[in-house]
Amino acid sequence: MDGPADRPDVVVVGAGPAGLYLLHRLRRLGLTAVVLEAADDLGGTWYRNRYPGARCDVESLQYSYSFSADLEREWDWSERFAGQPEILRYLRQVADRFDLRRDIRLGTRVVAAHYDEAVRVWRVRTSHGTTVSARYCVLATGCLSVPRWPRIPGLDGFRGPVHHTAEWPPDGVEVAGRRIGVIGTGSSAVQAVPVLAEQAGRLSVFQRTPAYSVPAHNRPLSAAERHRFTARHDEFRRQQRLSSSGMVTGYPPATRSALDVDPDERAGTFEQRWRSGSLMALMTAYTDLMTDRPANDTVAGFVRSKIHRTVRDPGVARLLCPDYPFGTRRICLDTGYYTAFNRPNVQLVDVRADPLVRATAHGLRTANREYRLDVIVVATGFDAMTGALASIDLRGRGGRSLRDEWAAGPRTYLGLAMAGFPNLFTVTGPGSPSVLSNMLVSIEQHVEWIADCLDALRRRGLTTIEATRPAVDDWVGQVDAVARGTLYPTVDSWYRGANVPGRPRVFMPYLGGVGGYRKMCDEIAAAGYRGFALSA
Ligand code: N01
Repeated sequence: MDGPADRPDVVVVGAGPAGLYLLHRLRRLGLTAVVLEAADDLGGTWYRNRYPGARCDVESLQYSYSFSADLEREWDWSERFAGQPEILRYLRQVADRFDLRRDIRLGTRVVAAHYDEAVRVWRVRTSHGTTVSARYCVLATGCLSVPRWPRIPGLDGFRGPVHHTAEWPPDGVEVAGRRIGVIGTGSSAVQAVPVLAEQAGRLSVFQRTPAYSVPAHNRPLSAAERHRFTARHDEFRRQQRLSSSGMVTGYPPATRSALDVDPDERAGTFEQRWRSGSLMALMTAYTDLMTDRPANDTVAGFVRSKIHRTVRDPGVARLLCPDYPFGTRRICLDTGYYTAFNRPNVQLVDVRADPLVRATAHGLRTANREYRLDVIVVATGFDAMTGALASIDLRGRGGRSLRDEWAAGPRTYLGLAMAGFPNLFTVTGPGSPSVLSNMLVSIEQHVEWIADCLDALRRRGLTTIEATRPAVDDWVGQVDAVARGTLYPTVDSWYRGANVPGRPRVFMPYLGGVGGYRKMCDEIAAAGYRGFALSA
């Protein structure tokens, strides 16, 4: 790589929803960009997560780009919650419609990005040994893009196929009539289990920590729903951007404590929201569900009662009931998860009581017995939020490495930039609402902020922007303070890096809400990029 195309204004890492939109936005500003993508196709998370049942748990009309009215007119979602194949088709259509592919290099993993201080350029090295140099580098690497494999001895010696849900083979996996073992019970497993249960000869679900899951009530989108959305499109998108989660729930903001309400009324409210098929509806029913344990117990108890009413075997139902506060680990949205355990071919294995000790040639062995299997599905999640960034040898001023900088946890300004790493940006980085919001809304906000920033620098004849250390320190403190005011940090979750051995426990997403965060980012830009050092 040596031509002019290898010296674009901006090098973007990742061709998921963030990288695609960023490329489009930069081009519209007359900036040149090259997108480097490790996978052999675009789509990011929606390309890699092809496991049976993979589906978005944010409504299609909300989990879609809003930047182009034409695109919105041209695309019709078929279901309330789109499945992975449809979302991938959508992203491919976006790439074609905006002619994005010509600047995307697929099958090109970024292994290193070093800032060359002498000439103020990022040198981005790829797995092919080539280098792309650019003044600006944007990491659109995704929050959940590095699969985490469990440390189970002997997995290599298992005779059948072993597949991680986030690395599912493009041609699928033969599951019909087979004995399948699923390790993990997070969102991926909760979606896969009901689908696998219908096809498997026998399905064994190895659960260490139960999840709270609410029913999706998925269905085809009707013409009337589409029409309603189009009719109030602008207002709807505005509400999304100013909301706390990037989603419009259709409910007014809560005004009362869960403990100030008559129990029957509260049960009625929970019931109505349980039926709405929304990730956020239950959590936002009262003001204090996520900040006060006794208040949270009311909604946790409600969901546990639903599990007991759904699952026929009381012992299995008990095992499926979480004992930690509702919502503090990512809530799942399901289609038939709990009822799957009523099927005669499905069994729940409690690996908290009887731990998984190893894989054998024929299956999985717990401390007490062996489970014979034909296929093992690994649904153990991701090295979340920092994994993809840490997988790159990132070096800023003075050759300082990001891995060292973040040894005690990620340190960013707004989840967008870091001190010591000039002209480097992250889309939905740690310290931004990211995974606690509708990702498409947060992606659009970051992409637009970054693109506007580069445009502003150009217009002012400036070439370098870098977050200052005091701004980073202050922001890290704010992210931590907001989290401490909630129940989130009271449990181990991937939000805190607790699923990766050796990782410092730091609550990574910003919990202050999408709308307020957006305002703050806009004010910082309007104030001449307060907290950043700018130079020519
Ligand atoms: O992963 P997870 P995921 N032995 O980390 C278990 C998004 N997402 O892929 O907690 C046995 O949630 C682990 O148990 P424990 C969404 O944000 C979105 O399901 O370590 N079990 C846990 O049960 C989601 O939160 C959609 O005790 C082991 C499970 O594996 C995020 O991705 C769909 C184990 C991992 O759950 C991650 O979800 C899918 C071991 N050694 C995912 N190691 C949408 O719908 C781990 N586990 C948009």
